[in-house]
Amino acid sequence: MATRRSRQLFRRARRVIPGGVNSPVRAFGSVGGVPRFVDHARGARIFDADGNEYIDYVGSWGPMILGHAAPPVLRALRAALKRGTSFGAPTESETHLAELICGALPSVEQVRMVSSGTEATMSALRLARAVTGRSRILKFEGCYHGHADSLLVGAGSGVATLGIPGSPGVPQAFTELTVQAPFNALDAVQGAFERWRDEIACVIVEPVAGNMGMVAPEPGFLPGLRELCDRYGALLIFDEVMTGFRVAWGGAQRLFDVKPDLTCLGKVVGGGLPAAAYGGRRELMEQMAPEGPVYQAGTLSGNPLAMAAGAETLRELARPGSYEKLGALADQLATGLREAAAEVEIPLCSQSLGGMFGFFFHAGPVHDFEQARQADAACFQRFFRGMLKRGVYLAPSPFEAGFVSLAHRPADLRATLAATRATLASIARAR
Ligand code: KE4
Repeated sequence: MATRRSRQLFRRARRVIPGGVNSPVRAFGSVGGVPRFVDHARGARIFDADGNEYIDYVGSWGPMILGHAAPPVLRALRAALKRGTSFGAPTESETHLAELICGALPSVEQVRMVSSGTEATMSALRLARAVTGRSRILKFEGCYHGHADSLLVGAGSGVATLGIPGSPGVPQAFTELTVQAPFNALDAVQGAFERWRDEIACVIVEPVAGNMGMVAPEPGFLPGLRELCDRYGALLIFDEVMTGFRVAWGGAQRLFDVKPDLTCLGKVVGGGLPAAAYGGRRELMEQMAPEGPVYQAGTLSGNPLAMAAGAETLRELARPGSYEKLGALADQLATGLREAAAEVEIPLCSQSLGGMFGFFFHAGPVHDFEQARQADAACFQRFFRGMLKRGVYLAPSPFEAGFVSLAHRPADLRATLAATRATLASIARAR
C-alpha cells in the first residue's frame, strides 16, 4: 500500500505541529506506522493522500453518524454559509438545536452550547461544585472526559483512590480533589461516599465506557450510582459526549432508564463541526451566567455553521428506523469479529450497543480498565495494521470504540469481515 505522500506530509507536519497531529491518538503511537493523511471522505469511506480508500469505523471519533459529506448536512451548511459564519450574537439556530436536544433527552430542560466535549465536562463539573458547595469529584478509571486538569488523573488501583496527576503540568492540588474508582465497582463508590460523605460534589461517568475500549455498565451499576448520589446529596453527571445520539435517540440515559442530573454531549450534536453541550434541570442550569453566578463563556459557542450541521444530523437520525439500522450494523460487526477469531482460536470478545462497537483481544468478559489492560496489545497492533492494509480503517488504539454510520452498506460489512478473516488467519499462521 502506497504511503509516500502521507509519510511526506507527516514529516512536514511534525516540523510545525507537536507530533504532527492536533490530537495525540491520530499519530498512530499505539499501532506504529504512518498516520494516513486524509484527502477527502464520502459516505462510509475515507481516501488518503496516496489515493488509498478505506472503509471507515472511526467516523471522526463519533460525529459522522450519517456518513461523511452527508448530502443533507452539506445542503444545510451551504445555506448557513451564505448568511455568514460567526456573529458572537444569539441566533435562532442555537435555540433550534437546543430544542431538539431537550426534546430528546428526558433529563435535560436547558442546555448550554460549547465548542468541545472538554468544555462541556469542565463546565458541568464547575456547576456541580457550585450548586453543592462541595469540591471533590468522583470519576472512573479508564473513563475519559476530555483534558481539563482535574480530570487528567493517572490510573488508580482496585479501590477508590485519590487522583494523581495523569500528565505533567497538572498540579497535585488539582487532582487531590478527584476520587477515582474502578468502572462497574459500585462497592468502591459506596466506600468513597462513606469516606468522603458530604465532600463529593458529583460522580461523572461515561454511561457506556468508550475510552478504555467499549465496556458496558453491569446491570444495576448506573441505577446504583443514581441511588448513591441521591443518598449522599451529590449530582450524577452522564458524560454522553460519545453515547449521546450514538447508542439511542435519547442517549444511554434513555436506554438504561437512569436520569442523571447533568448530561454532557458532543460529537454527533455538532454533525462534524465543533459543537458540544451540557444540560440538565432548569433549576441547575439557571445557575449559569448570565442568569446565575457560575461563569462559563465561549467565543464560538453556538456557532451557526455547527448548529446547522448538528440540527440536520439530528433531524436525519430522528427518522424512523435509524437506530435499528445502526444497531444491526454494529451487532453484525461485533458478531463477525467474534466468529472470525473463534475460527482461528484467537481470544477475542466483542460487544455493540446502538451504533458503537468494541472488541478486545481477550477471552473476556471485560468489565473495567484493569481487565481491558490485560488484552493482547501486540495482537491488536497486528490486527489494526493488517486491516489497514486491506482497506479497513479502525481506531488506532485498543482503548477506543468503533463507530458505524447510516452510510455503511451490507457490502461494506462483507468486505470488512472478509478482511477480518484474512487478517486473523495471517496472525494465527504467524503464531
Ligand atoms: P473533546 O474535547 O475531544 O471534543 O471531547 C472530550 C471527550 C469527552 N468525553 C468523552 C466520553 C469523550 O470520548 C471525549 C473525546 N473522545 C476522544 C476519543 N475517544 C476524542 C478523540 C481525540 O481525543 O482525538
